[in-house]
Amino acid sequence: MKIEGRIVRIESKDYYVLTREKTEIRCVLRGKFKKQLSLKKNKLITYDFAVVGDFVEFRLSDENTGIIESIKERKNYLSRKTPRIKGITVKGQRYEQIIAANVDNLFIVSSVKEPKFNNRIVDRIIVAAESSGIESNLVINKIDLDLDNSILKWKNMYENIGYRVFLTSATGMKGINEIKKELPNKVNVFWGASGVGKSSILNVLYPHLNFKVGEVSSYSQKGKHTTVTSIMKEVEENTFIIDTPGIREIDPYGIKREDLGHYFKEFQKYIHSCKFNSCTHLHEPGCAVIEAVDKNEISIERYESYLNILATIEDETKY
Ligand SMILES: Nc1nc2c(ncn2[C@@H]2O[C@H](COP(=O)(O)OP(=O)(O)O)[C@@H](O)[C@H]2O)c(=O)[nH]1
Ligand SMILES: [Mg+2]
Ligand SMILES: [Zn+2]
Repeated sequence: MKIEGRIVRIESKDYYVLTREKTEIRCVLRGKFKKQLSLKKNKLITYDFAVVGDFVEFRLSDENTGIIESIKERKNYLSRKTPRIKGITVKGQRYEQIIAANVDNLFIVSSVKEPKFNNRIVDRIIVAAESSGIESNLVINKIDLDLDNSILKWKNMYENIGYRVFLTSATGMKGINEIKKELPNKVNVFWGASGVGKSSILNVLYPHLNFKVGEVSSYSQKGKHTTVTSIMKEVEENTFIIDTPGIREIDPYGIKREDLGHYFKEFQKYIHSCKFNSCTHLHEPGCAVIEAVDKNEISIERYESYLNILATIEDETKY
């Protein structure tokens, strides 16, 4: 008998699948199945075969464990390039690491201080989400540390582009209810740099979750990859949250130079006015995006983020 469920946690080769009956069954992936999947994706080499958020079908092999037989096609997924860590990358090649599949809502979490607000990371995550058609919201946490309200500048900037921005303090219980209103009947992912307070926010939202707080690194001291992956929880009927392990860097995966501008929302109304169809808004003559930057219609910070990501794409000649 085939049972349907959803992968909520992966530990090494164990895939924990949540069934309709709300039980978690430990499963393994059928070996043959892995091969089929990697063949299908002939061009893109995928690092993960099955990921948190995937809908799967499995067969019980004994009372307590199952074998995953199929993975349903993904509606969407969030990913990045695998980090530059020895052991993960083969010959300098960087694969795609999927953070979560079948996502409805992304909360990009950052902090005012400790660590300092980093708009480059926020913009990189925005690009990863936009390129996957996933809606993003920004959460700027630790506002208790922002004594001179310096973060308002960034809040205004992102709101002007069209993103919702939540200012929160997990330790001070501020701004948390506003986030909670957005969650029902969705799969909500919380993603951002290490130490910004993702797990803390989730613990305040749902105290029974008990996520580990203060785990700065997802890698052991030897630089080996430990099996820390995303964790999905059903917090209310049909409402899910996904906590993600801390990241130190994020390079969006599989984005072409000529497409990057499309993932910067506020560039859209200018892009069609660029003189060249293939304009990358770098130094081409008649570039409407650069003109808009000069007129302060596009913020210089966002444009610099764009150039910063464009430069990393140039480095990649693998695809
Ligand atoms: N001052 C302050 N510290 C916070 C806040 N939220 C979390 N922290 C602290 O920041 C550190 C990292 O939090 P954690 O939730 O583990 O971050 P994560 O890596 O993003 O999951 C912990 O020491 C938390 O106590 C906040 O709103 N204000
Ligand atoms: Mg955490
Ligand atoms: Zn242009």
